[in-house]
Amino acid sequence: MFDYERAITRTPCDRFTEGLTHGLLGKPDVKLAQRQHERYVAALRSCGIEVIVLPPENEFPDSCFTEDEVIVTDRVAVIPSFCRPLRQGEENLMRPVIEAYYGDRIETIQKPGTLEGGDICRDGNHFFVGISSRTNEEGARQFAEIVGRYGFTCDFCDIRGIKILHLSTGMSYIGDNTVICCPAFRNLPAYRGYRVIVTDEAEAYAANCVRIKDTVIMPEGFPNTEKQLREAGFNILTTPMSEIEKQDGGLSCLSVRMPKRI
Ligand code: CIR
Repeated sequence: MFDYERAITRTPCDRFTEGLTHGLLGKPDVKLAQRQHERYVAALRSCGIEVIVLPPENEFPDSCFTEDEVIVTDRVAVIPSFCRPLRQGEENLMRPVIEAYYGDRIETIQKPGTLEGGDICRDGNHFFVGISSRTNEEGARQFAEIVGRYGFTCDFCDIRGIKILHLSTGMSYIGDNTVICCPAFRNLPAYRGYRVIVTDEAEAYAANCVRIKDTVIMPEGFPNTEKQLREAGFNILTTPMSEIEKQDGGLSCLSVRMPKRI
């Protein structure tokens, strides 16, 4: 399932620091964020996939977080519904890009449903769907109904009691029946039957990573998690993410990864 064909990214814009953030890590250096984005793109390319880099979009300070703007599968793409006014409209930036690949196989989450791509994590024909401060029960229900028509199943993960942005902020499915997660997510009922690797509390940020073909790309500077993953048999590539993290973005948030055979 990690045999992706391409990824869609967007360069962080000059107004990057004006995006949504809890702000606890300080203000990012925009130039450095843009360089880190270039490194991220290079890391994806080194795994053997095509990477589309869309131009920076100053109207939307958070628009480099393309993962939130669409959910793609090998059968259908789903346009989400942002709840925070600052991000409403980003989905319209992504829609024409996606139409070029999916034509009319695009479905849309409707208000009062809200849902952001960061709350969706996929293992083959199965989705983990976060219900969070950004994705409400109605958005999750609509998503499950849509993808159910295309043969996918869903498990809802209610993370509203946990101080974390999105489901994917704290977990990733990395293949080989393995989930990596932060300590706060260790007991999610949806992990039944999976091998679960739990990061240290101090390395919770590294629970957000992406698997491309046979490599897991993870943020630089999390040695314990890197060791855990290597010992579990994964090939690892690291890339610097410090400035992206300051805007509450994880490594997966910077790309939409498109499967083959759509
Ligand atoms: C936001 O708060 O919406 C952005 N500053 C960060 C979005 C990160 N995206 C993600 O977790 N998928």
